[in-house]
Amino acid sequence: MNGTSRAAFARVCLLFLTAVSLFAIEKEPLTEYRARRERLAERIKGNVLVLRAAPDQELTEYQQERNFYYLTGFDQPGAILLLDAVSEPMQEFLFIPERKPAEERWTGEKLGPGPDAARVTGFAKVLPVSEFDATLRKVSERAKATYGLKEAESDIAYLRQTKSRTEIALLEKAIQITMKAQQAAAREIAPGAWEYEVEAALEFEFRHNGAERPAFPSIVGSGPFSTILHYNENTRRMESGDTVVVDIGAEYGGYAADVTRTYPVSGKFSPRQREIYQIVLDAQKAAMAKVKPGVTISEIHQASKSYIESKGYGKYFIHGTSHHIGLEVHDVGATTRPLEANMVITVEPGIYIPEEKLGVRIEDDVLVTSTGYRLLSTFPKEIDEIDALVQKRK
Ligand SMILES: [Mn+2]
Repeated sequence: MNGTSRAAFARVCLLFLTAVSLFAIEKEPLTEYRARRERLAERIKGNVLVLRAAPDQELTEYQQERNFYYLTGFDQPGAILLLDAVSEPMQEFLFIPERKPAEERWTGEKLGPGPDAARVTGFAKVLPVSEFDATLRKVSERAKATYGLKEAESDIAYLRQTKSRTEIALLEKAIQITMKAQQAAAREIAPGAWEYEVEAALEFEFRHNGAERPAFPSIVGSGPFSTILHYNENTRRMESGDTVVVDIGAEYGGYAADVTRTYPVSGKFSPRQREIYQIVLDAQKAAMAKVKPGVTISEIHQASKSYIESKGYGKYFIHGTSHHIGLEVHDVGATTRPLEANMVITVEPGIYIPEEKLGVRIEDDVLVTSTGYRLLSTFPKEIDEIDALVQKRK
């Protein structure tokens, strides 16, 4: 091996190591992010867009601003995306901070501007942040306006509502992990066990299976707390005779799952609990049957709502039936927009009767297809299956 090829080899190794250490979470191919920027430029033609990465905060796990991540796949602080949608074809620049070797003793290695950064990010031009002002002045000369996140947010949200094949793959992984966590939760549920023990068991599965974090605070609500929608203290000791609502979602590759099951603490639903559970389950099935392109979330809600009303429990169903999921658990975009193939939504009716300390919610994630939907969270939910899951307790 001669000197030149040795240097080239070392460079390839360094690039490989850099890529691995900088992007520990699973990402989509760089061409995906580029295609999104092109679609966005098409929507904001004639304007210039400036998007900034989330700032770094000490002692806080860094999380990139979601729109910035959606468009760049870049998960370091201090970066700026400049999209010039005046030029044809559009021009794009990523500005990132210069490396500060002294700080990297604390922060670990960061990516600096230059040709390696261009390869790792898929941007033709990765420049130092110090060149941002001058570049912006130049590209905005011919622009109608310079947009920030505020002006472009609804256009980005529109794009975010339909998922690419690779986004769906990440969502499916998040959901698979969440199903493992539901199983772990069921096995931990027992009379005398604490809600936080269930939380610990399920969140262990998240991280153990490569999820970054819970996508939202895990809800383990038993007895009276099964009727509180966003209860997440998880500090009650469960009693035989309670139902317990476990509403959880892993975040994987930035994407959020959201799956709820309701379990009997004793390992067997009482006749009254079975009655309510079956109504919620049938309401969910009625709502799911509606899911297909062209239908609105409000029409899906109407299906589960009218079913629950027909059984006399309308006033105990106090929330909506569906929301989009994606980079956020309550994902962005107009909720009035009719469904299209490759959108991913939840279907989650519930009945909450505080005077009986009885709450039941069942939530699944479905992918809208050209003809209907595909259930992504294929976790058991029939009454006997749920009983059996709790009976497999440790
Ligand atoms: Mn939900």
